[in-house]
Amino acid sequence: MNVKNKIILAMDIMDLKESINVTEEVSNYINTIKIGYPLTLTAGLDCINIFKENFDLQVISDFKVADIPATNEKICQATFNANSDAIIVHGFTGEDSVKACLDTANNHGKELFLLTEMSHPGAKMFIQEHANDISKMGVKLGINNYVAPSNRPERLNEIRDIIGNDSFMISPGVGTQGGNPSETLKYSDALIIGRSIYQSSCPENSIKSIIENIK
Ligand code: OMP
Repeated sequence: MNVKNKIILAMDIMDLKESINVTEEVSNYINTIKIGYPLTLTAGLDCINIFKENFDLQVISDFKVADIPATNEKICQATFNANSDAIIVHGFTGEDSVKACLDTANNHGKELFLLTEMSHPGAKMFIQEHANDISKMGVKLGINNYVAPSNRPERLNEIRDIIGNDSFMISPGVGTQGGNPSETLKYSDALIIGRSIYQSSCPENSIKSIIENIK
């Protein structure tokens, strides 16, 4: 198992310098970083290039895009123009909104991750009921990459059945939100991990101990 491909660092520290310091500590153990609103609204979209150039990492932009098609297209364009390798898009907005993102990703030669179901408790109120249909829509649209919750392995199993073994699934909710790394990797291709690493007093030790457990 190439563990370097198994952990995606969720970098939600709201300070560019600190986020660079933490990334430096763990960059030998990862090849992809996920950034989102907390960091880009603080440090600007340019931080995408900073991570790519300084650490040779792939960047997934977690903007959970969820607007009308015309606006979604603009959000994706701005993200890919800023050099992001991939973008996370919500599925609940429906086929036309998702397709606008997918077309933009394809036009830029970049990747789209479809968020099927979320990991927080409130996801049970509305989104969970529709997660299987969101996944089926992704398959119908020809989407290859999915995000699904690590802390609900039974849901990962169902979503994996729908998207098939050739699709790529990444899972947040590991550690702080209760998800177990090894259990998650029975269904998912990679773990998205944030606070368990970046809030640790020694991020390198934390990522190393997670890697030990998934070997
Ligand atoms: P930690 O809980 O700190 O490990 O971070 C999890 C990361 O995954 C954060 O960046 C969340 O915004 C993100 N996330 C979830 O926690 N749950 C989801 O359902 C989806 C995401 C996501 O799309 O990445």
